[in-house]
Amino acid sequence: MLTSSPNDLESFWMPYTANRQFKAQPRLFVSAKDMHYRTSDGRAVLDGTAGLWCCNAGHSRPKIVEAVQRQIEELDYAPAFQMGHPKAFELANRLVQLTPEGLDHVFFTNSGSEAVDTALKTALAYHQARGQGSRVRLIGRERGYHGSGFGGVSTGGISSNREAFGPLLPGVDHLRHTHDPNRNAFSRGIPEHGMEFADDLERIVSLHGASTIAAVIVEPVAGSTGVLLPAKGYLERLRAICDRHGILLIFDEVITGFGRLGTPFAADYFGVTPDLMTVAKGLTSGVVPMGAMFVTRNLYETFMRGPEHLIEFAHGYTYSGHPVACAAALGTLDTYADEGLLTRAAELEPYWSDALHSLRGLPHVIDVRNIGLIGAIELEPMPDAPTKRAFPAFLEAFENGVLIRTTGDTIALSPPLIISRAQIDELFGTLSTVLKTLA
Ligand code: PXG
Repeated sequence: MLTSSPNDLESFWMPYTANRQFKAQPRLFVSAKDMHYRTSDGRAVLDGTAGLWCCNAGHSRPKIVEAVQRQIEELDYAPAFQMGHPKAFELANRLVQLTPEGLDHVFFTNSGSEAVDTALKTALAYHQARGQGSRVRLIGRERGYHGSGFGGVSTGGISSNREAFGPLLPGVDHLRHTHDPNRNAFSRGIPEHGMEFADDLERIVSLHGASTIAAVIVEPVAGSTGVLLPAKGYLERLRAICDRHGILLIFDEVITGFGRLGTPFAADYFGVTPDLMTVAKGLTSGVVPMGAMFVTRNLYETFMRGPEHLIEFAHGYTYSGHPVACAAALGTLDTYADEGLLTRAAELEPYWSDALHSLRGLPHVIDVRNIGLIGAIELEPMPDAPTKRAFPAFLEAFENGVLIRTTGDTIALSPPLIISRAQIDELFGTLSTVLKTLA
């Protein structure tokens, strides 16, 4: 039986992948350790993207591996509805110690997409439970990414992810995005200009009426669309407008959660606390699928009324709080704590930012953006052929032993939080060589 070099790639319909192009020239990873993947042809590849923004602790870390192995032997599965197991409660307690003050209850899911759908449903049910059932509209943002469920696609704002799927959820509107390259190109860290983009929420409120709006969902830093930062003061202003109109604010921290910005959550980084917060990815360092939604005590208590024998929130998943996922998350939190990883990006940020911005001036580079251990290099699209410039950079970097990610014509970087300074040099050294070869 072949495991590391399958000879028929036809059956597997790959997600968000150009299947025919990939299958004509496949790229396979067969193992991983710390900062490196190993390919099926035996090459080491430096992980510049933490897998897909998820392996924040690096790969195959001992405490996570052992926790998962032990858990499978001890308790493989326990029913998630009307039954429990100790590690789900232990994990919940550990997590709410880490989350921003006030976000002290957690609902478990298996992915970011499910966390988002959970948050949107919670927002709707919350207003209904408070006698404000007219609040049914959900507001997302242009270029936002909230996963692949109908809720996330509807509130998301990446048109190529939406256009094949009909009218999506009714009653959804979108804020304008926060990208303003004319004023902010080559900013280091948080850009100066664009706080006023938050006022777009006032436009939407006057259009629909505040009493029809349940929630606003945004990524504090938009990742998937190509790393768009909020301007100074933007999130504070969004928070203030939500408060003024009784609208819930949801931060989708699937990418920003668990140390990516140098604080445990982006809410800490920006000093703005949402009413609901979604996470996934770094929760288990990508080892076992898991997501979660955090809510305030007030939100949770609103549901805890009525007859005690009744289910308060008709929502959940077979694998909510799966024992193996909980064990992975606990092992991950231990690793983060032992190695100070949730704040390490703050220490590395100046070094990272210098290395990244040294690419300014290379061919086709029209913007460079950074925050925490995130970097983006935007390339001038080829005339009439968007995405065609950046994707060859991904292929070339891979051939040269470095994993990067491209989205549209932007290169996005988000390495594991254990990266060394020498590995940062290697990453940008290779990237600089690659950029000089691009058509
Ligand atoms: N919200 C945000 C902000 C995300 O970034 C999701 C929700 C969905 O999570 P799941 O676990 O359902 O995939 C995401 C996922 C990329 C990339 O290259 C980003 C994501 C996934 C895959 C690739 O930027 N984000």
